[in-house]
Amino acid sequence: MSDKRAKIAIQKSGRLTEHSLEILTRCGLQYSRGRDELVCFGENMPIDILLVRDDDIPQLVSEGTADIGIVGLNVAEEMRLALPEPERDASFENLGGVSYGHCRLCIARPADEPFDGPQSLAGKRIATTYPNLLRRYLDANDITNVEVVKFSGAVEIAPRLGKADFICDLVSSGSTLRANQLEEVLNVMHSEAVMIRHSGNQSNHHNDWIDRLVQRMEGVLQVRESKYIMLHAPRAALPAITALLPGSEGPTVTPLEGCEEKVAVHAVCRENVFWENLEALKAAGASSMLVLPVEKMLA
Ligand code: PRT
Ligand code: ZN
Repeated sequence: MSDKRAKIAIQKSGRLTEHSLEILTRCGLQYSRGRDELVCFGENMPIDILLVRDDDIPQLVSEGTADIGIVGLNVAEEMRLALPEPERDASFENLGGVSYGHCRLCIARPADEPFDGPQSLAGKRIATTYPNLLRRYLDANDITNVEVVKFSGAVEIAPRLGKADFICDLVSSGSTLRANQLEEVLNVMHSEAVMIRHSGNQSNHHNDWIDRLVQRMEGVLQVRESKYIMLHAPRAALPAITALLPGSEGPTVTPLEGCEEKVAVHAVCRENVFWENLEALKAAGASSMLVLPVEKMLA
């Protein structure tokens, strides 16, 4: 593998893998999978995809082995907090969420564990795979004397094993908690997959390719939410109708042949357009409404 090629690290096999490969494909990256299944070689851009455990992604990006990575904010922040304070900000830059992998890090209790607000945790044992995120939360809320019990997986069985009084774990649907007779009591943080970028100041000849890829990703994410809307509007209702277009800056207004009192309105809405939006537009006088998906967008 040549050093001249930029590298992006994503999860090899797990919840984020399919979406991460899909977003790269939508950025126009064509790739073939290497024989060892650890690297995908970019065929039309000098960018390769490293397929790794999600826990390794922050480290690979902070040391510069990968230029960018896609990983859960929970994993990225846990690793960052494990560093000595002066090194934290220099480790990597968080370029923001990529709209998948949503979950929350929660504290949950067994039914027989009394709970009456955050101070009920004082003096208790909490099992988690995210000791640094939990510690930060406890410190920020002045909850003292907590024993954080580090688990490397299956945290939800800790109370039954007698190893902890509470657990702190990721939750999406909540069915794992319910199956283990646990009840969510506090929300420690929201998480989603984020794009992180190496923040070392090395003169990096593949930075241009990474800049392009990041810009395309932003375009892909914007397009997901965006819609193109076309409608007819009475001239008199134009200000009211424009105000109802979700996330649109200045629509294009054109005359309608043979119809003095109405105009055609076209606009890119940077937020999804729901039935409720269309109903409100109709009530304001709009008619012949069409909502189309947006294929590509470059600001
Ligand atoms: O092998 P590797 O180390 O790469 O994968 P992994 O097993 O560590 O990670 P993986 O694939 O399970 O999750 C990757 C990322 O997805 C996490 O770091 C989170 O950012 C995000 N994510 C989103 C989740 C969940 N939702 C989630 N529900 N990660 C884990 N869970 C767990 C949850 O803790 C519970 O045990 O999935 C189970 C089902 O959750 P419920 O609430 O729907 O029952
Ligand atoms: Zn992992």
